[in-house]
Amino acid sequence: MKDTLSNANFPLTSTGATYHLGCSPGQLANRIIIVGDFSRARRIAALFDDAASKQGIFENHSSRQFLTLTGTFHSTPVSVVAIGMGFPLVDFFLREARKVVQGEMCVIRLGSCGSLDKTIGLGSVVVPRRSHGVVRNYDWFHEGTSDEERRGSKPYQVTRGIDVEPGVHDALLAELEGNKPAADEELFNGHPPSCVGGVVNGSADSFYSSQGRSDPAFWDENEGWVEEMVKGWGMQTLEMETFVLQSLAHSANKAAEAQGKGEEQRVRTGAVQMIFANRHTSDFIKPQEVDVLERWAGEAVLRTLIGGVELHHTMDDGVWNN
Ligand code: DUR
Repeated sequence: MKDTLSNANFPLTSTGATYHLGCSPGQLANRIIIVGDFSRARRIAALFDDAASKQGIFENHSSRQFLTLTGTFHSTPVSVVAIGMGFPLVDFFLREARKVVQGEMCVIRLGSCGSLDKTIGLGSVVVPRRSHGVVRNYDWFHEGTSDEERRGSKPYQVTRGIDVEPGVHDALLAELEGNKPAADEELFNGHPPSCVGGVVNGSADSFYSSQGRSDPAFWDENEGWVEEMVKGWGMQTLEMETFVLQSLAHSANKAAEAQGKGEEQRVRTGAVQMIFANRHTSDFIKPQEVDVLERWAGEAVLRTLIGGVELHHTMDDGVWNN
């Protein structure tokens, strides 16, 4: 970003672009899909109106690697943003998006996850109904912590769960159910992809330690942790973003309410998770299988954003500059 930034509390350029996301007011729609990587963002944006000609599609690749693509889907403005992975990236995204979007927002995370549930295998797409944070207890590993203190605490912690708004959950599930891909004998052992709602998710602060993956190169003390999450919290899927999105949206909504703008500034959230890893069998998904799930889920999320979730206060009639 070459422009000079002002305001150390919330750095902005002279055009109002935020420091990391790099979007100015008018460049981000009220309805947003967030994904982890560029190619997924581009494949979803290929479903936008006039995608082939790129007419009316705004694109911004920030120096901090956020890729924003804004266009319309069935004439309604939508954005897809590749934010990367993990808690801090969700925080950057939501705070900076809130800064430049006027009105209500609906933000859906579309990403991959690992499954802890034998009945939810590769080839499934799930809609969580609740998400917990799963975090490493850094103090437990601190060299100043005594063995006695370690016995009285745990190396990993699980937060209270946050429920997904039922209307968003149900709309996402209905769109997935209504457009299921057909079976293909080359993919998913010949079984058709399936979708499952009502799932309990954990969003972890690591792909490795707090998700119970063992790594002899690190002291992680996570043997049996997956089983504990299943027993203690009914955890079925693990990824790294949904909980933070929900928790921060709640904070945004509380702040808006306190300012008497609870309705106009409401942030609504949801998630769709594609099972890429089966933690029972250690199977990982094949690239051709990813394509099928991504197209199905991407379209379902876009349809939900424009039809399944109604927003009343938007910039839909505003313009953005290409
Ligand atoms: N992810 C996990 N765990 C898995 C599979 C997928 O965290 O087992 C998600 C979260 C993150 C990315 O965005 O995919 C890491 O590969």
